Amino acid sequence: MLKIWGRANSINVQKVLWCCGELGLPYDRIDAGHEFGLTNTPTYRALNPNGLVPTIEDGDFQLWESNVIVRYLAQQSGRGDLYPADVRTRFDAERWMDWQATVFWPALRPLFIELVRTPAVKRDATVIARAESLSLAAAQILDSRLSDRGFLVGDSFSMADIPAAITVHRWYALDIHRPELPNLYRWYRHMTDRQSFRAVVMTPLS
Ligand SMILES: N[C@@H](CCC(=O)N[C@@H](CS)C(=O)NCC(=O)O)C(=O)O
Repeated sequence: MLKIWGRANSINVQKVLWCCGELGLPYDRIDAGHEFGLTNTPTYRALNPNGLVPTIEDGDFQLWESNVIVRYLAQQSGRGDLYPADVRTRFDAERWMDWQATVFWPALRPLFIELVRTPAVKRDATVIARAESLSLAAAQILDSRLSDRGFLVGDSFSMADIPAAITVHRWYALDIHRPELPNLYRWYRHMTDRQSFRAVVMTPLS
């Protein structure tokens, strides 16, 4: 059975768990990272030299980097909707996944660290203001993208929606000023209708 290393409250682990949920793929998850430790042990470092979560073991094959794991699982499933069969649609999906990892989450992460992980008296207003502005800019890009479509790429739910929707969930969950972004909200509500999203992602932030 697929083995997933990583705590269930990690945004990056949640991508993998949600993907497994969409595929109906059984897995064995082992708590690791943050309060669970384990990621600095030689055994774990041999699996993932970064000491980060998630890592998967699929038989004798090991993989880390959450978005790559999502791509791997989607491709292995043979589901041409989740891992778009059409090459241009697939690279469109890859693009939005890379954008989540390199633009959207780096913009939002400092806000999450400040507002969820940092006691109020120790919060840095400058960091918060900058992260609010950068993450809003990223959310606006998504809103514009979703103005004429129901999903990020193609005509149906695909792997592209997973990293972006998980990040948007955190953006909506934080106590910040948010202008209305109707296209983004409509798409997000669509994601929250998915049972596997609700089971894995809609948990308290910590
Ligand atoms: N680019 C990596 C980033 C992995 C990452 O930063 N994971 C965080 C959790 S979201 C982590 O391991 N933090 C340290 C910890 O939990 O101990 C990925 O997408 O998998």
